[in-house]
Amino acid sequence: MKIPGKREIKKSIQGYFDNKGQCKLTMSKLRIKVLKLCEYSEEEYSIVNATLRKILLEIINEFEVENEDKEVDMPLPQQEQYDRKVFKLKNKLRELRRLHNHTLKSLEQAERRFETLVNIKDSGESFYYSYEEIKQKNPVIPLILLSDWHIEEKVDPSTVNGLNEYNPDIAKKRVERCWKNIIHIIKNIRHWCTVDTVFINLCGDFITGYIHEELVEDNYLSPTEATILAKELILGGLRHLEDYGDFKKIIVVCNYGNHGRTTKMRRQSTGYKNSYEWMMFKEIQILLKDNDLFEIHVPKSLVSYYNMELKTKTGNKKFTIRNFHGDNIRYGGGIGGISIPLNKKIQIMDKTEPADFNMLGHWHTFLEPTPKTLINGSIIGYNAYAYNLGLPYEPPCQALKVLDCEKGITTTKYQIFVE
Ligand SMILES: [Mn+2]
Repeated sequence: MKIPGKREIKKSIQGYFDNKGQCKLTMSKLRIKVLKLCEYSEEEYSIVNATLRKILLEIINEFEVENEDKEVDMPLPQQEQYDRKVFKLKNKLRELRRLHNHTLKSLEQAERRFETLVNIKDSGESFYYSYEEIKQKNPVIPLILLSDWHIEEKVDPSTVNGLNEYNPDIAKKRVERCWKNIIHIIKNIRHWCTVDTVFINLCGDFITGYIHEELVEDNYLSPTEATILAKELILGGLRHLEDYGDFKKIIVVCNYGNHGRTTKMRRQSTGYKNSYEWMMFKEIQILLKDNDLFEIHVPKSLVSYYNMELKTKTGNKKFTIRNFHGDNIRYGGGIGGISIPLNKKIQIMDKTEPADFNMLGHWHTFLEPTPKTLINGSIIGYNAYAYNLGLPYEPPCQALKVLDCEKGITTTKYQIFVE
């Protein structure tokens, strides 16, 4: 069976239409003419006939639309007029049905949108809050991390692309700013917390010493001179906290760093015996021994533990702080940063002596690799070592973390900027 396409049929019957779009033949005669174009068997005749009738009606309709404004003057047979009318009406009905469905859909969408808007407008109960003074302030202990001052070391601006400059005069200014900013931060914390006790970790490398050859020619002061200056800067700061901090207790835990050693190589068990810093801490401890405000601890070990007794809502809780300078962590600049070897080290240490919080310096990077570990920035700031390693620039700073006594966890951390 083969029925030609609409265009082919249209072409073959074009001649039977006059210039007004009226067909000179009746529908059945026209159909007989077109039937000749088709190939079909006897059984297929009725299908071909019906299809042809449908196509012809469409074509006639098109001819009429094209010549709509032209006058019709030739009456058509009754059946044909009726067929055409039915066809047109069916088309119109189909179109109207489509339009109707579309309108219904749009209306439904609009109703949904309207409902949403009405719901937003009628959001229910309104709330107005009046200002209220804080009735009960939370007791907290600021954990202050001070380290890596390297006060006698030189940073020549030309070696760090002008990003930093350092010498003992700048060191003195930055240290002064540090102590003063600690008071400002404490005042800020006191807005909604009570602070009676403060915990200070003097975490090493306050001096640079002579541990490398180049430091002998580059340092502004000898290790002993630097130690005396560091001691005075620390004592001055502690006096500042005593005068302006309004504390009931100042706990100071002192850990010596790798730079303060008197020997070329690191000593394991006799590290404290060969450290300018350890000696300095001992002297500070002796000088303040009659002052009840201060509680100064100078451990001999590289890693030290301080047990804080906290009164939490669920009863008394021991909170152990681990302090160490941080040079006992091996890190060669691998991917993932210091965090990976540090976390490994902490896990190992936790197996022997578990701690709730770790404070360390040495890495000159203000960082909190885990919620229970705080690494300090430095006072010396960006230097040739960091610059040559391609480490990101960081403004000189120290660190502070708030220990919430009632919750028994550390919360906010502060970067103590020093310039
Ligand atoms: Mn160090």
